[in-house]
Amino acid sequence: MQLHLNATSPFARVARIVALEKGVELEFCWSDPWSDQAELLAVNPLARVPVLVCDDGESIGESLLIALHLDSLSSRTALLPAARQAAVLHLAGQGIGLMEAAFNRVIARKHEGATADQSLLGQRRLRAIERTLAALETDWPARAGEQISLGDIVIAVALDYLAFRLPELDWPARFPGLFECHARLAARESFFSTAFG
Ligand SMILES: N[C@@H](CCC(=O)N[C@@H](CS)C(=O)NCC(=O)O)C(=O)O
Repeated sequence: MQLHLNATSPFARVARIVALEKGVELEFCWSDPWSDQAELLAVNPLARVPVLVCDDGESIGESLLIALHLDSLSSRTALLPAARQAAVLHLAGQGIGLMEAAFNRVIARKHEGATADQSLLGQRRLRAIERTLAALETDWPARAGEQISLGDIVIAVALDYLAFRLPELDWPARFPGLFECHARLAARESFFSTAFG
């Protein structure tokens, strides 16, 4: 199976971490989605990474859908355990939304300059990030289980992305509950070996 990705995509990192946690081997196809490379367009006309290309040729876009497929491929610890499905999906949904709000802010800055932060959308994204961090400060510790889950992975990657691209938000100093949950995951090989930067 092949994964189309780039090194700074938080969405692609989710797929990589899930594959490592599940022991699924992937061949990487490094790609810059913004340059509309033919290889990427052939598997995803949306020109976005990540994309998983399965051995039978089916291509799957969207990090959470890729994660669910990878989770189903090996019997190692289920990342979406049936007994905690709603709680894990809640966390995964909040984490992916946090990632998208952060990514939109970063990409608006890149293409429109620093004034993008002050625009209506820039301010709206920032409020969404702040509210979600505050909600997760209690939601995540309350829903975290003994075993790592898809929700844990998505939130931890979103937080890493915030620290990487929006360090001025300084979530580690402001949210001790998030800091503690994140620290438990950051030490895992799957996180360590896929770190941004
Ligand atoms: N919802 C998608 C988001 C994927 C996404 O936005 N990927 C970015 C890279 S971090 C991308 O390829 N952007 C190119 C574009 O939006 O044209 C997912 O979860 O996979």
